[in-house]
Amino acid sequence: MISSAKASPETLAARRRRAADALGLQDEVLVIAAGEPVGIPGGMDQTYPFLAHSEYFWLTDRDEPGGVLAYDPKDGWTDFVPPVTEKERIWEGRTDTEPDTVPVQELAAWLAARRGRAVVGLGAPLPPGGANGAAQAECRERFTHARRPKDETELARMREAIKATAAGYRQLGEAIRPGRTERQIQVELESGFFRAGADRTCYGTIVGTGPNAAVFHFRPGAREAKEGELVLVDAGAELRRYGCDVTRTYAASGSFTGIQKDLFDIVRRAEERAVEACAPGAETVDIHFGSCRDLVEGLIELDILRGSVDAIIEREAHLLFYPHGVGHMIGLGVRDASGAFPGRPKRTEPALKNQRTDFPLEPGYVMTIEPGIYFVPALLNDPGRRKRYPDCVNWEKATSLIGLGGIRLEDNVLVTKDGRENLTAGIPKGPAA
Ligand SMILES: [Mn+2]
Repeated sequence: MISSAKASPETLAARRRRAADALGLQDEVLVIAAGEPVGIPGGMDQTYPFLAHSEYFWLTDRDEPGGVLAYDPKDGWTDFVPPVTEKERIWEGRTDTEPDTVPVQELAAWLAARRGRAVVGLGAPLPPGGANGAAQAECRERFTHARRPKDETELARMREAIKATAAGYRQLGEAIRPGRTERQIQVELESGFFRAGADRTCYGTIVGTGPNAAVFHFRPGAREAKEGELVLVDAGAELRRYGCDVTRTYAASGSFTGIQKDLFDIVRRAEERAVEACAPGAETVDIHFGSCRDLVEGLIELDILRGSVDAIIEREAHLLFYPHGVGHMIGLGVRDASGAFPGRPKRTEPALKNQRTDFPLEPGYVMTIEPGIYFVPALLNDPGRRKRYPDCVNWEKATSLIGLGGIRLEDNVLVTKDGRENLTAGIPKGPAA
């Protein structure tokens, strides 16, 4: 069964080879730390749940607090772990230390034997004196790039996580009704995830009713969905550190009314087109701007934006209604291996500030695609922005829509040799019935 299966030794060896090839170290040595548990302030011996740094996890497939993986191009990989203590055997039920590992106490001697050679540190910060930061950025860029394509073990876990996520979303048809609170909806959704095998949620579940649907990182509370309101749900299950990230927007009463339907259709069309644009060689930045164009076109048709699509995007007026990027990498955590292609300078345009990827897609990459349209009071009521765009926004109409919230649709798309597979297509997009 996948949920308990560890990555095979062959899979881990292949990942380590891929990393070593990508880094191309000559004389430098590499150390990748898992990190240490973080204590809860005032919590005595309580710590936050420990998750190893994703760079360490990818190469070891374990959440080992205090673990350090070291690499010397002259003699390969050494896997340092803290030996299991008696206290851990009693309180945590831990058993033997992993095979083929070395007590972490020996790391100092390993480093001392290589004194004078540059040390590159990846993963979590090392204890003082561990590594320098000079070559780190470049190595991290190359390492991140090397682990972008998902291997079979990773994809199997993601598909399981998506199955669990779909089970949770299936509960929403019953759960979303006028009078239900955001918390009630969250509980139904997450219970579906956990019943279907999730270890945890991939990130804090978002359930926003009415105006809360326009708050990107909203945390569900006691507010009840009202007749005629939108309900935005953004959530994903996680399994053995691999997750997904899915958004659907529903009508509390079962069907969209008035402009809600028009806005939903615009977002849906933009989302479908962005999914279709995912293919080997496609630039993530181009997919982002394609989604901007589709959304702006729709907003012009609704007489919310005015003027030409090009002029509006050039002036960045689309950021008033679509202030985030089209998507990010997903897999080992919710912001997996994003960033730029190695060596590419960082794009500085405001319109790309929240598009955190800049590379051509390759087979094995999994991207979220998640365009949306929102009516955010902090953007639409801002005097500076109103002054900057006196003519290309129908301010009266835009202002009247504050309170409607927002609409977003999000799928997770695997790039294949000939195109793409929408991994989350099985989670329906229609309004909850
Ligand atoms: Mn997302």
